[in-house]
Amino acid sequence: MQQKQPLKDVRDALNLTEDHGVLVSSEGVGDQAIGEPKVLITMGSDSDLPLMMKAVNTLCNEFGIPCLVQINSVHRDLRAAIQHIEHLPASIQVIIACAGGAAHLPGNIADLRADLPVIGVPRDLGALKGIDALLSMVQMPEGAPVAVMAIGDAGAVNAAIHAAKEVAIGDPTIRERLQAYAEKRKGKVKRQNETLEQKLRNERPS
Ligand code: RP5
Repeated sequence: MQQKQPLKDVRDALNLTEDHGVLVSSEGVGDQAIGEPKVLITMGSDSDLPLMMKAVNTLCNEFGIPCLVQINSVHRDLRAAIQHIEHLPASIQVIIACAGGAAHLPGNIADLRADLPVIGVPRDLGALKGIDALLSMVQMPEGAPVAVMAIGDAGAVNAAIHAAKEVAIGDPTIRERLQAYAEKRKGKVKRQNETLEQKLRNERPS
């Protein structure tokens, strides 16, 4: 079994600094995390974190893919965001970016990183309930694509699955875990059919 290493050793081995964000893996957070981060999960504010935990947990728990998590606001500190995104660890293969409102983060990252796929998650927030974020992300001009997911929870989980599919292109183990995940979903339909007769009886007037 893989031994847990103290944070400093992990960071030294991977050349990670605090500027790269917080490492998260299925083993834990920061000094408990193990492995090379393959995905950056970034968001405009820590108020996006409850939504993005759905992506973090799906990546770590379902697929065993370590990720870096970092706040980057292109409205509050554009210079720091550019610095972070331009200096990601070389192991990062895909970026998930979440924002609400006038959501420019994923599109800006798509321009900064011509070499990495960017997945956008619109947050359901404020008067327009995420429609503003969705349209901001999806209406990118030609040349800087953002793969935009659904607004809210489903979008966060799907972003993680989509990111896992990108990582799986070069990693057969992740491909197998994607298959296992799909099988689990099929099991849900089977279980629903098994209880359907009883539910129909309950719904019918007596
Ligand atoms: C966006 O503004 C963030 O991504 C967040 O979704 C939204 C609100 O941020 P807070 O005011 O909660 O920090 O840039």
